[in-house]
Amino acid sequence: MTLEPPVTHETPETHATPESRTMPETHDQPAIPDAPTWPAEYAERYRAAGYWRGETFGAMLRERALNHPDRVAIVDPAGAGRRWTYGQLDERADRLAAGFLARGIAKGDRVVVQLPNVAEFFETVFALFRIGALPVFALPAHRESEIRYFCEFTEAVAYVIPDVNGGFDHRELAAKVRAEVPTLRDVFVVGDPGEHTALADVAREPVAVEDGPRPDDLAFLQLSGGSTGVPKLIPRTHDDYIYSLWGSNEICAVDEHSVYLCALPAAHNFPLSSPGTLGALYAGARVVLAPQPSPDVAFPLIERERVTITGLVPPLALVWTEAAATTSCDLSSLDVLLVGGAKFSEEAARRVGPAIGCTLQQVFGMAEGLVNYTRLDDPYETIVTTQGRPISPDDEIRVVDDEDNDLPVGATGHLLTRGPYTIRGYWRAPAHNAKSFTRDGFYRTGDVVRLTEDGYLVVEGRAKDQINRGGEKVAAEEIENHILAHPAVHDVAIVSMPDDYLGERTCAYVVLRDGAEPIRPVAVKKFVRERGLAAYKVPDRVEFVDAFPQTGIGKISKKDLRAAIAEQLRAQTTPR
Ligand code: AMP
Ligand code: DBH
Repeated sequence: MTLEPPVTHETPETHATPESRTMPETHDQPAIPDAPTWPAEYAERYRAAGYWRGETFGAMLRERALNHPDRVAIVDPAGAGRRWTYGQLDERADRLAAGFLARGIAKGDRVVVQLPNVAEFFETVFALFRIGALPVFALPAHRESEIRYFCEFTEAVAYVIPDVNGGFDHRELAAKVRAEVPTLRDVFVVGDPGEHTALADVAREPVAVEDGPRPDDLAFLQLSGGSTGVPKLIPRTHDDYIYSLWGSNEICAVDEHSVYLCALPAAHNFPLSSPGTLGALYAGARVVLAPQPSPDVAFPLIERERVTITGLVPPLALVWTEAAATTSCDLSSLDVLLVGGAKFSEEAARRVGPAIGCTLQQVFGMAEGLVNYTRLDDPYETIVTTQGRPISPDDEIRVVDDEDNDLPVGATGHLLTRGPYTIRGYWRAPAHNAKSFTRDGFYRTGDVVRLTEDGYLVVEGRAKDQINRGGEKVAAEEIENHILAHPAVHDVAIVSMPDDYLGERTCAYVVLRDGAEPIRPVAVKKFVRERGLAAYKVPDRVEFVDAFPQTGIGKISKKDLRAAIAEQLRAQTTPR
């Protein structure tokens, strides 16, 4: 593979001097510090084609609130249940924005948002959007290691959390991180604030925001599942993300009559934008928040709220398919079930329609941009055997070999893409960008795909060093770095192993130091957990070996390790 130098003819990447990060005085250039953006000729083209509509999230919500103030926007069933109209959500966002401003949160500032599926998630992010401050979307599962990194790396000024979620007290973690990260001034808590500030106490009388964001400004930083030692941050603009929303709405038939159930964690790119909660709000539709994605929680909500569309990762889609057979809930309102985040097997895909009585829509997307959908009126075989085709006529797709040569249609190769809502670089990561993007701006997805004659993509595998645990991505190198810190460990390699439920799980192959006391697999798992990593990143299995198999040039052969663990699992489950 040829590694090309980073794009240099675009907005230069600026680096960590405080001066270079202040917003430009003039507005000739979009205020997107610290990330490469689209070259002017592309931006013009995307605007001229009507993809970039010149809207911002803040203005979008205001417009909806003016047009239909009394329509319900958000249903949060937690506690006694809340139903916020568009008018109320708009007003709450205004009041919270005023409160954030009063506390010194300014345009361009980063704020780490780690909230479960609660109405305050939307109040918070729209308040930040109004100011032009950037939410950094952490997942509820993230723990100290990830959160400290997000706060440090983005120089976050604030961090928004629930008090306790899933039995975990986020306030303690926040106190620790705040003590370690000097930029972090405020911790805002939904619920009992403890030593921090209650989010409910921040709101103030609305004020006019003097210098709000422009449509081509950055709106937020999304997370990449990644394949490197630390998670990468994805800079998305109002213009480009809003295109992915209305483009998705058209394809998924989301309009003002739709009811979208948010069953996956709200901050994840899939339920946020494909078409997700933000797509639904763009359409003036209703968003229903499920605190859990399990059928016992979600099915009664579908019945009660007459949900029309939702999105799930493959393992959950299987659970729903099975549970639908025996449920007493009325699921007849559900028109569309989107399934994506990891490969959905054809066999499972065929079961969805008959079991749940809705149309399956496969979605193959990435927080970096490109999203593919099967179309609602596609032939059934296309729906169950492909991962769809891109949203936009201007999504450029290349399938290439290891040397970046284009392959003929039907051949399996690396997927590269460029387009009106696919980033041109990660945030503050010039060295990594040189590897992850071609010189002419194509994103190297790391996915191995095949293109059908009809222009549909079939995901065949992955070249990036990542494990996809049923839609939750684990970057091998990140976990390897943590395990290497164990005093008894000489070397480690993380690989995927096949799993009936999740598709893949993680296996850590460990070589102990010469003369080290033997340790047990649980000790390795405990070590990783105690380093403050999200639970889904703790290896599912640990195998000790004396040495790793090597490739021809002496690198660890992960291919051989994957084959070894797959074989071992087969031998265990096949009765002799
Ligand atoms: P991320 O870059 O973290 O947003 O993760 C996106 C990645 O998830 C893609 O590059 C794929 O590897 C994987 N993915 C998402 N949807 C699908 C799908 N429907 N089938 C297979 N892989 C998928
Ligand atoms: O896995 C993903 O990141 C994903 C899947 C489906 C995504 O970002 C999306 C749709 O937008």
